[in-house]
Formats: sequence, structure tokens, C-alpha cells
Amino acid sequence: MEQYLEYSQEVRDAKINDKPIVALESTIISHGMPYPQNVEMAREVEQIVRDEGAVPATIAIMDGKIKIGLSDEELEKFGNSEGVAKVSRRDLPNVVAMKKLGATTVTTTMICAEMAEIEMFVTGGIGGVHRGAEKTMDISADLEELAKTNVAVVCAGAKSILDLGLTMEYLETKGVPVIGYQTEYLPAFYTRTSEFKLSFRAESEEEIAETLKAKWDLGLQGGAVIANPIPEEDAMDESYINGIISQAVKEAETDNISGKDSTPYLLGRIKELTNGKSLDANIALVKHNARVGSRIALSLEKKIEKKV
Ligand code: PSU
Ligand code: MN
Repeated sequence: MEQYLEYSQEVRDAKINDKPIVALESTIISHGMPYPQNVEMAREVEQIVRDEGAVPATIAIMDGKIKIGLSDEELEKFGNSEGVAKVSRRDLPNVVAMKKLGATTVTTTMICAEMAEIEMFVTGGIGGVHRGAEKTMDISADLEELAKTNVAVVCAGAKSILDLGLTMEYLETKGVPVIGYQTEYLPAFYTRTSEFKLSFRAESEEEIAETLKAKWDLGLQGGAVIANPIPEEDAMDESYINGIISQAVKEAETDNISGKDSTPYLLGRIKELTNGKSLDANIALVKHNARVGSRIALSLEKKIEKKV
């Protein structure tokens, strides 16, 4: 496996010096946001991770290698290229073997982070059970991955382009903890709350690190979702954004958008319909997640070192 992994100098140094590393995904760059805001966001998020005392590892597929950490030039190339493949678990072997340029989703970032022995991962939102999934069976591979891969994902919950209730049911069935950071309700990405109550509210990063350590010490396979609400000042008006989301979902149906194209299509339409306001919210929440995720990574690293 090692022959496929290529570490950036920064990540290699972090490994030697036992510094906490935070994985970052690349689909959010290539398919989640337009250029140049995508590259700008990626750089700022990496810097936040450094400022918090951890080391960022943006993960992507290039030249037949799984890159663990990108250089500045690679990040630029990645955010500004046409035809980057959105790589889920099923696509990974082909994209690596054919040396294509590939963006890792939550699923593949978790897979590659585990290969590189990184247990913390920060992003914006996870995939889930899509609305109408009882007919389309469109359920993101992210949920299966959370069930089996030992990586914790810090996100701002899930968007209501998804069926949040079914997404929570699925995660419960699969035994994935969803931990609310200073909230007892699942955040809905653009807004701070939803009607879905979580089973566990954590007050501090340290409580989250303790819970993660206990889960993995107990041999309970799989990841966890750490749901961190968007900051109050960046949150969008609930009825406004929900109206826009409903419209985008309808348009996707009319345009026969399905499968892996669904999420990027919906994100793009929501951005257009909100005149870019959804993009501002998206960027703000990812940055906030980077801060919280890095602090959890630091806390977890200390606990693992001390074996307490
Ligand atoms: N949600 C976002 N932005 C994103 C994604 C989700 O707000 O960029 C991306 C993530 O990479 C996630 C993927 O893993 O979409 C889910 O895609 P799908 O629904 O096709 O599984
Ligand atoms: Mn899907």
C-alpha cells in the first residue's frame, strides 16, 4: 500500500515529530466551490490548522499517487483544472491505476487518511440519504464509510438537500456516533439547528477527544461525526434557504440529475439562487470546523501520548 502514498514534506515532518495531523478533502475544492474561491478557501483552512498547532494534509489523487498533503502549486492546479474526477470508494482503484486527477470525497478522504494513520478529518458537510431515496436508492457512500473506517469527521451537519431524518436513522443503524459540539440538535449546514435531536452533546474539544479514544480503545470499528454548528453571524435565514433548497431539488429532478452529479449540481444551483450567499456561509463554516477539528486533534494526540 505504501507505494501508492506520497506525503508532503510538511506532513512527513509532522509524522517524525509526532505532531497532530488533520486531513482535508478535495472534492469540496473541485466540485463544491468555484475557482478561485475554492483555492483561497483551501489555503485559509490549511493556515487555520497550522495556527492551531496541527498540520494540514489535503488529500487528492495525482499521477497514480494518493497525495497526503498538497504543495501550493498542486493546490492551485487542482482547484483550477477541468475534468477532475469525483472519486468515491468504487472509483479509487481505477483513478489511481489510470493516473487520473481525482478529488477525494468524504468517503475516500477517510479511506486514505486511515492508510496514512490520520484519525482527524475536517470538512464542510457529509453526504447522506437523499430526499426520495426510497425510490432512487441514492444514499451517499459516506455513511457506509463512517460505519467501518476509523476516522472522525468534523462537519457542520448535513444539508437539507438530504433527508436528515433518514440520514440520522442510517447512522444509528450503522453504529456511528453523531456528537454535537455545544448543541443537542443536528446542525443543518447553512443553519445552526434542525429538528433532529442528537444522542450526545459535548461541551468541549476534550470531551470529544475522550469519547473518540474510548470508542477506538474499545475496538468499536468505524468513525464518528462531530457536528459543529455554523457560527451565529454566518448562519442563513432558515425559511429562505429551505425555500431555495426545495427549488434546487425540484430543478435537479426536472433536469434528470442523478448519482454522483446530484450533490455538485445542487450546491451550484443553491449558490446561484442565493447570489453567492450560500458560498460565503459554506466558507465560514469550513473555517470554523478547521479550528474546532484542530483542537480535537491536539487533545487526542495528548491523550494517546499519555495513554490515559
Ligand atoms: N457537501 C458539501 N460540499 C461537498 C460535498 C458534500 O456541502 O463538497 C461533497 C463531499 O465530498 C461529500 C460528497 O463526500 O459531496 C458526497 O457526494 P455524494 O452525495 O455523491 O456521495
Ligand atoms: Mn449518491
